[in-house]
Amino acid sequence: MSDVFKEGYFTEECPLWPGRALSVRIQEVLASEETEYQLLEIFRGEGFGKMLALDGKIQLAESDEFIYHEMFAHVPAFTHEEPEKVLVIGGGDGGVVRELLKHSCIEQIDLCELDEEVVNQCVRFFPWTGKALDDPRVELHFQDGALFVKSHAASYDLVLVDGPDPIGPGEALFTEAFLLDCKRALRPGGILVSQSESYLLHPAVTETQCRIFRELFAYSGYYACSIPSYPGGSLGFCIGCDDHRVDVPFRRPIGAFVRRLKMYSMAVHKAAFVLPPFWTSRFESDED
Ligand code: SPD
Repeated sequence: MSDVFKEGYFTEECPLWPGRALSVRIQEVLASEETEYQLLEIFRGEGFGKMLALDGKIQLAESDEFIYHEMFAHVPAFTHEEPEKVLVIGGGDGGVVRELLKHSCIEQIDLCELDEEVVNQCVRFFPWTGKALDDPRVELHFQDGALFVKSHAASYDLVLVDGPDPIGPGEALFTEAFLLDCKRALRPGGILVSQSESYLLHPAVTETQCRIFRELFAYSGYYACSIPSYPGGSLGFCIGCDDHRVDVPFRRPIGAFVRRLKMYSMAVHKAAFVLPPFWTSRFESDED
């Protein structure tokens, strides 16, 4: 029997994908604290650089956070004609905000994060994402995103739900009632996007999310990307809009913007929506 789960490894397990685990050898523990809401751990993981885990679930790794954050932010931002006002729910590490700030048309970003300590520790240990939260276009709200969104109807061009996994408190961010409130927070032409797990590792969760987005929006889709530091190595996002397709960007990065991107391009945007038949066939009977 291999001793892969020996001491010195961070091991993520989850009831959403029972019987499996992702282990990373810890090189250095940088922080470990019980905040008011969750267990927050920051460590250096071999091959991944600095990593953040909340309640035992990996949230970001220095080596590949750009994949998650660029795809999460730029797919909706380039699908919108000219987003000005944006709401991010969760995302206290600042990674999504850092990417959104690259769009000069975006004038205001409200970030609603429940746990202020996530922001404090990310500013300290992940300045390359956390620093974005100091930008004058960003306003921080430390409160429950589900309550915040209810009181901001017809306010935003983009709403991004950068939630944890749908277990415990994170479950609320995957419900139809919450996503409907997010839709109501959109201005005409607005776009909603939500972390919707991996269609490979959590097919039931992703399918339910896709069906909710199909119910709520005239146009919707799910796009996936490979992220080695998450269990299963992949993650995806549901996106919805009432005005136009979501798999083809309205604008594209040009000039200096292109040089500030490592993951996103117009071709990657379109390709991320192309999924294999074993997945798309789940929705075939809906088309009739
Ligand atoms: N299972 C991992 C889900 C990741 C959710 N959020 C990551 C936050 C990065 N800003």
